[in-house]
Amino acid sequence: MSLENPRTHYTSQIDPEKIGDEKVTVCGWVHEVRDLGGICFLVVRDREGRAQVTLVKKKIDKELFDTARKLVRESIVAVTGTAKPEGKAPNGYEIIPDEVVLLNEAESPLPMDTTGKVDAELDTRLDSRFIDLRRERTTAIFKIRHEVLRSVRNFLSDEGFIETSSPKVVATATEGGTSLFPITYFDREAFLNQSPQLFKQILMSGGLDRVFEIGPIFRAEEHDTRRHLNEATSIDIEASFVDHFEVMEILENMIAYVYGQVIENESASLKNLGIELEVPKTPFMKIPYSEAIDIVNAKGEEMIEWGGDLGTVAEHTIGEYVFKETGESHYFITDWPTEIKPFYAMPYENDPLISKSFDMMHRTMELSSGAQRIHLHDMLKERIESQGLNPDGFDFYLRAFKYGMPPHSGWGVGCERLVMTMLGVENIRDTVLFPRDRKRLSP
Ligand code: AMO
Repeated sequence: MSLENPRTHYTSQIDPEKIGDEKVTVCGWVHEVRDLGGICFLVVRDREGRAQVTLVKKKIDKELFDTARKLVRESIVAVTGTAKPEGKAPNGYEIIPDEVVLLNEAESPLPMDTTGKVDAELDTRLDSRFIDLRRERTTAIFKIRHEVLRSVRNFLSDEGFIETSSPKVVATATEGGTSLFPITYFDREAFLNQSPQLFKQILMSGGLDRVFEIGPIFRAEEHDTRRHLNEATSIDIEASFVDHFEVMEILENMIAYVYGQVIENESASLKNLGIELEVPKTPFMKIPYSEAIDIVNAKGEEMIEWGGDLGTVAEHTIGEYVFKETGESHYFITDWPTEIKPFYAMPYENDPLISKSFDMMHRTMELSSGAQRIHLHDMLKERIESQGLNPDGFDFYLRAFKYGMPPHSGWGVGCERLVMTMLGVENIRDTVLFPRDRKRLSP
């Protein structure tokens, strides 16, 4: 089935010099109607921009003029006509219409302004996300998010990674038992998965060698902050026969590639957001954990003993230090104490108190964690037990380590944090269409 007035162009694709008198049809939303009596300007908006439709009363059919004049904002229209150069109009042209078809009238008043002239609170925007998406700023963020995910897929595929999907309904915790959402699975208790961690390791060992997944992770953390979601999107990799240094290199190269692709392919969206993006320089600075705490302690704002975790203040201190030293925002903290990393992180052979693990940081927050993993069955079982977990619950996972498990490494990056830090967005909720947080379950 096709509509009676099929779209011929997005508003950004019309160049009157090239198309001459050829008829064009743009389809979209009524952004604005300016009725000046003898002349009426109708601005139609689509995903790619805006087109000005100019109706001069004396020169066109009365019914057509009246239809345009009475259009309610955000109604859906298809406009067919001829494009003429017009320096003052958006995209440098105006459409002289033969036909304006009202496809669906919007109610009035609107739940919120779409022109960007009136600033709405985040909560109001999220309640009416369908309409918030029509603001240029919001559209720009989600086009960039698309470009981030597209280029991640591109990069990892080119690096020989195979895209996989793992179950989200699971029986076991992976990242510690406190932050799981329990669900009822027929007559059993199950959980929403916190991370594809265990599955990506099994998949990789199953002969796929290098795997990646982009999918939801669920964290039942109570905190209500600007950088935590209860449902986030994680970009995960797992690779055989490589150590933590090699996957760190893949990660920094991926970040640089993604920035480059966004600059190349989403320049209009960046301009809309008023952002001049630069590709981060690789390799990123690597600071071992013990040096990182020295940097924090030297500042004297807080004292961290060896073995303690790094909080937000500490992360900021180290981020500022790196920025001063290198002029860059991205860096790694490596060689974390084994005890504060998950059970699957591989300890150094010559110093088992330290693990072959890392976090990749942006000046403002953690973007990723990863490690070389334990690939030896007995050592892994012992680490599970020493973290107070019951190995029986991990039977499906541990079995895979008995029958040919290569040495391997991997990492997970939060997609929203990647977009957020790239664009300097204040609140992570702005980078998810329908965020799930402590208070928000709908829409
Ligand atoms: P981790 O728990 O550090 O590691 O998560 C990896 C990355 O996912 C993002 N992230 C979140 N983003 C928003 N809201 C949240 N609540 C949230 N939780 C995590 C962050 C974080 O750096 N299995 C390991 C990864 C690995 O070793 O491969 C893991 O899940 O950007």
